[in-house]
Amino acid sequence: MSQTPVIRALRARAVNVPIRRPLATATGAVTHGPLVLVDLDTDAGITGVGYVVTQGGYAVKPLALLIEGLGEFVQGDPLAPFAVEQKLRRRMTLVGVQGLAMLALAAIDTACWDAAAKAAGLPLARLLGGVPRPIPAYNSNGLGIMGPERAAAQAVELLEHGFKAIKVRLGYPTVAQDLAAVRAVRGAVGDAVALMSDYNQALLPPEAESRARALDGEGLAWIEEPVRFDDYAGCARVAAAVATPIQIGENCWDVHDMRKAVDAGASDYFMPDLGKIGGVSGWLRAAALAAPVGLPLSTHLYPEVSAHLMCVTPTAHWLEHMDWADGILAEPLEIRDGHALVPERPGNGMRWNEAAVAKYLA
Ligand code: SMN
Ligand code: MG
Repeated sequence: MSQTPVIRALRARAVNVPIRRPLATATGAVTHGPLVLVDLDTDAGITGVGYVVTQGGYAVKPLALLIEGLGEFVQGDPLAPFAVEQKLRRRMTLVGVQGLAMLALAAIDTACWDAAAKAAGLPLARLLGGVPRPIPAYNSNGLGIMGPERAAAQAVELLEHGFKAIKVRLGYPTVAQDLAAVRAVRGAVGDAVALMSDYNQALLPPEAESRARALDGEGLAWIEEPVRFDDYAGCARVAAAVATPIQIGENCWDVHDMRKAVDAGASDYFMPDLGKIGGVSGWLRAAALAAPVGLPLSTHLYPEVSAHLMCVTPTAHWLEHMDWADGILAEPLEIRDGHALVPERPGNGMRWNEAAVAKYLA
C-alpha cells in the first residue's frame, strides 16, 4: 500500500480576471472574475489546485487571507479530503460555515480532492467512481440586461462551439420589456435552442408570479431565482402557478439550505454553486439529497470541477458554462458540440497560466 501524502503548505492568491463578455444582471454588473486561487502542497511533490469566486473584487484579498489562516490548521495532516473538511468545519462552528468562511472551506476542499486524484493518477471523475463523458452545457456568458436588440445579436454569437442552450437575464423595469427580450432572443436563435432565463432574485412573490405567468407560453427551459433565494415558500408559490420549471440553488449555503428548499418544494430544478455548497464534498451531499427526490441538478459557475462532478451526479441536468477562469488557466475547459469535455488528466484538470496569474494579481 502506498502512503497517504501529507499536507505541507497552502497558498492562496487573489486575482481579478477580466471577462470576455461583461454581464449586467438584475443585481449589478460583472466585468471581472474575482477569484481566489489555492495551491495545496504535499510531501509527495503533488500540488492540488482549486479556485473560488467571491462575486466582488473587494472580497478577494480578505478571502485569500482567510484561506491561508485556515490552511494552517491542516498543515501536517494526511491528504484525506473528507477528514480535512470535517476538521475545518469543527474549527469554524462558532464563526458559521457560510459566507466567505464557507468559500474558504470550499476552496481548500476542492484543492484537497484535486491533490488526492493526482496522487491516485486519476481524473477527479474517475477517483469519485464515475466515467468522464461529455456533459451537456449551456453558454451562460454574456446575455445580460442589455435590451432586446443587443441581446438578440449576442445570443447568436453565443452559439459558438456548437452550444444549443443559452441563458437570458431578466428583471427589466417592466414585464413587457422582459417579454421583448425573450422574444428577441428566441427570434434570433430559433426554436431548437434551449433558452434558460434568470431573474437574480429581483422580484417580490406577487410580481414574480404574474411575470412568470406572462412568460409561461414562451417555451423557456426554466425561470431562475424569481424571488430572494431563501424565500422558499414564495418560490414554491411561483412554481405552483406556472408550467415553466423554476430553478434555484446558486445562493444556498451548504446542503442544509438545500434541504430546506427541497422540503418546501421551492423549485422544480436545483443548481448548487460549488463554492457555496461546500466544494466537492458539499456537492456530493447535494447529489445524494437530490437523487431520491428526482431533483434535476445543474451547476453554477466553476464549470471545470463541476463537469467532473456531473459524472457522479445521478440527476445531472445542465452544466453552466462560464469562462471566467479561462484567462488564468493553461488549458481552459474544452467545449465541443455544446458539451463540456471532462479532461482525462489526473486531478480536476486545472493548471494555472502563471504569467496570466501574475498579470491579474489583486
Ligand atoms: C450569475 C451569478 C453570478 C454572477 C453572474 C451571474 C447568474 C447565473 O445568476 O446564474 O449565471
Ligand atoms: Mg443565476
